[in-house]
Amino acid sequence: MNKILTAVLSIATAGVLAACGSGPAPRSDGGDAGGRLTMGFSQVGAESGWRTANTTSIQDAAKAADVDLKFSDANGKQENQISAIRSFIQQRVDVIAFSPVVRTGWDAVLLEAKAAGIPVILTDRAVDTTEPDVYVTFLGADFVQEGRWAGEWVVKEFASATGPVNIVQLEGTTGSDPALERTSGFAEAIKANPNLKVIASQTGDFTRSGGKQVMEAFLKAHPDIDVVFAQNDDMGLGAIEAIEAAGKKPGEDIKIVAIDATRDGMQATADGKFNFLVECNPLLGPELMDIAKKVVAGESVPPRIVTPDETFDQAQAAAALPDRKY
Ligand code: GYE
Repeated sequence: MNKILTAVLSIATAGVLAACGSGPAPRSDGGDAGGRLTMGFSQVGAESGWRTANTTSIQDAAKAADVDLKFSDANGKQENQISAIRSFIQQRVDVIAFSPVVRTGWDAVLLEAKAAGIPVILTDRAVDTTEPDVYVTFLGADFVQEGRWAGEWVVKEFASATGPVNIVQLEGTTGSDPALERTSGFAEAIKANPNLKVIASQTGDFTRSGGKQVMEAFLKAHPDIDVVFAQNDDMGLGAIEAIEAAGKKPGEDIKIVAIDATRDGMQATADGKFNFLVECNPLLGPELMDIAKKVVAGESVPPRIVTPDETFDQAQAAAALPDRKY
């Protein structure tokens, strides 16, 4: 708990300092000579349905906002993100935005951007840093809350259990902000009932194949799994395949709670294979473009911008599915 609090405080402090401190001098033209803003964006990769929707949202929003977007896909590797950011600095873009694959190890490159006077916006995922004034704001969901909602559903679902309830957890990418925070939010919530036990937890790297593989191993090692907590839809969908291949019924013999609420996840929930879904909205593009324009024009923005999410049970997922945008 202390660790989380420290992380939250240090993020908040870094943000406040960035917002109020001696950040890069604003450009009076709000962008390049023609007034067109240039943004360098480093994306994590294409590991999940969520990520694909996030990329499309950013690319579409850049077009709509007349932002010249230099988009770079890091293929899941931090070193690729660092080189992309260095190349954006060299190209002297107006603003850099990125979704950091992991939380640590960014200080050097963030300080380089700061020295070059280029503002940085974190989108989707946060970083751990004690350096002041190295990013302006962090736009993204409250991952601890998402994990908590998933855990609270398990608490309710098994409220009348008299014996142990065996939970397995499919973790996201090791060291990533959502994996760390969803794990802690979930753990915090299930403490409410001592019968609830996470008997195995391993990373499936936020991919469908990763989720399937880890679930296959879990099923072999533990014949008595009651619940799967999949930290994203794709790993949950992989788990469905593994459970069905083992001759069990996902959603009935083994309950599944997942996070993201992409169309595929909503479909699995409407079909009765997932039991509960926590949303994480990937459509960050339009807000990111607005923030970028403000930052480059020298206007102040809040150091932390939380995107709102909701939850879906099976009936709610079936009702929401026809209008789902991602
Ligand atoms: O939940 C997962 C993706 O960072 C919120 O990354 C994002 C997570 C999302 O791969 O599907």
